[in-house]
Amino acid sequence: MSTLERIKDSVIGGSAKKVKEYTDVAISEGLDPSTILNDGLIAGMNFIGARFKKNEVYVPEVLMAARAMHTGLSIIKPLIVKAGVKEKGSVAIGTVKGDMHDIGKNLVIMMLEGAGYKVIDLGVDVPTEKFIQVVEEHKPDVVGVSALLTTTMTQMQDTVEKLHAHNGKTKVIVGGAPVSEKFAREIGANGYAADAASAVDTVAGLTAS
Ligand code: B1M
Repeated sequence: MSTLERIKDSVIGGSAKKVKEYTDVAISEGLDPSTILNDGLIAGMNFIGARFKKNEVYVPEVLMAARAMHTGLSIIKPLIVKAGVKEKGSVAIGTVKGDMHDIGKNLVIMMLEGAGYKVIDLGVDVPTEKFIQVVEEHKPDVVGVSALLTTTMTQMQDTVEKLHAHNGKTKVIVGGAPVSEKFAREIGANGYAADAASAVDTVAGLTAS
């Protein structure tokens, strides 16, 4: 079994200890951090996600897998971020109110930091007022809003609309599993990204001029 398969299996098994061990091995083998991320950590999380969907595993298993994945992420993050050069701009990002999912958001943050952006992480369960407050205080170039539940998509709409009503110049990008480009357009977001790597391109497009 390859080291990447071992990482994937360890995420699936929810073993933070083994994920750490095999991630260290993968790095010492000279594997690219993005490969470790995509083919090891994310692959494991996707597998658990599919089983969760079919009710073959439950919340505790998913939480264990998420924790194991975070352990791996914290090891490779500095390596991915190290590639980042001069600061290109700033992004404030959070998961909307009512939504506790943060793995995808944290990946977006990691990629943005790796690409040279300063990121203000607002965390999860972020009310619209907090997004507005951070715009007032830090004046980020872009605000990122993440949602993973269909039930929090209306909250995303509220956040985007109020951010724009508060300050017409605020550029807002949205993303998360239930969000589509069409939905992003309908709620008036300035940009949409399907994954963490595309989020960097979307932010770059909005901050280019
Ligand atoms: Co939850 N959960 N969950 N969950 N969970 C989903 C999302 C679900 C699809 C599972 C399912 O039933 N099939 C389902 C939502 C169904 C729906 O609404 N359509 C669901 C549910 C129902 C729930 C609960 C309600 C379960 C319950 O309690 N009965 C509950 C809700 C809690 C709450 O938020 N209020 C809940 C809880 C949890 C855990 C706490 C156990 C855990 C979260 C741990 C954590 O995040 N710290 C969890 C997890 C892990 C999942 C799944 C299994 C995995 C999500 C994930 O991390 N994916 C998920 C099933 C699945 O997606 N297959 C599921 C990996 C991650 C890398 O992908 O987050 O999509 P993702 O991020 C991607 C892109 O979407 C994009 O880039 C990322 C990287 O490429 N992206 C952006 C994300 N944000 C972006 C922002 C951007 C741009 C791109 O710009 C700003």
